[in-house]
Amino acid sequence: MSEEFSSKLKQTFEDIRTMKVRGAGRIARAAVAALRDEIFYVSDSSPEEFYKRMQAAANFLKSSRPTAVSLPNGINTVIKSIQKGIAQGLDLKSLKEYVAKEAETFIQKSIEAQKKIGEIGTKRIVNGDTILTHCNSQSAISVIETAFKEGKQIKVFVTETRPRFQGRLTAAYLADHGIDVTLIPDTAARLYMRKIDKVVVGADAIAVNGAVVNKIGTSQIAALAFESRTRVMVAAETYKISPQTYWGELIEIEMRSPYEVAPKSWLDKHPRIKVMNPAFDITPPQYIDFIVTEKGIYPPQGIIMLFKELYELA
Ligand code: RI2
Repeated sequence: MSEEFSSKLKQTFEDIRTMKVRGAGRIARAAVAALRDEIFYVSDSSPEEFYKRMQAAANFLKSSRPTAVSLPNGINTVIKSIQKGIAQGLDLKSLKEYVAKEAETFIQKSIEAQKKIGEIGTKRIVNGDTILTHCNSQSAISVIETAFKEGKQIKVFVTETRPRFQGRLTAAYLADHGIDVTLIPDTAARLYMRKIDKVVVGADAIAVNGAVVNKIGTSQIAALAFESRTRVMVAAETYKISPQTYWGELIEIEMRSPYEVAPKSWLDKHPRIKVMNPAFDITPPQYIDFIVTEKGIYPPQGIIMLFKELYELA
């Protein structure tokens, strides 16, 4: 099946699957960029044939990782633009140009949304705040970096984020940009929570009831924050809201290789040990104070209103 796709598209699929490209916003942009380039790779006789080929490429890319809703949401904007162009009666050449433009618009809007989240989120960061962040979220970093650039004296605690240690990426980025950073084991979160004024994390998906799917460990941190009355901010673009949750569907949690948790050589020596390696967990809305999007700040309970507005269901 995948033989019909360009090697570039297959490489993007592989990069997302193996997490060479990772982070919910980044994988959405990478997939949309791959589809944009595929437009001029596929040779077809009619707009309908082109649609069929692009739909197959879209489904292939969607299957690279299951949880981050930004991925199908980004890909669907491309597919919808093909449907729209066909409905308008565009010839193949104009259709391809139109779809390429729409794909580029999604990419630009995604980058702008992350910047805007920084500008909005920083309003909730005050001078002297100590922030805790988990994993490596560009949107959460945007809030932290904007606050720092505005001259706020902040300190940031970053959890390692086992088993893949994406916290190191965040710690290195923030330290390289002059921010006071302390890297801690995930298991030290409770010990240090008393020093934390705000938890700032990203999201891979948001359910319409305001529950947030983010890197494994996020819900533990949010529960600890709740226990110590520390505020929890989620920074996420609106394309991370999951439409399927409106119809009662659940968000699939990606299970990754056991060898990310323990080396194969060790597990081979202990064949009776089972390993579970979920990539994400779900933080219930009651543990989240507010969600910062490019459209503004919402309490988790307000996400349903935002969703209805975005999808014109109100
Ligand atoms: P941005 C990442 O997932 C992390 O869970 C992070 O919090 C989230 O995506 C959002 O990242 P993974 O790809 O879109 O590392 O804010 O599994 O960059």
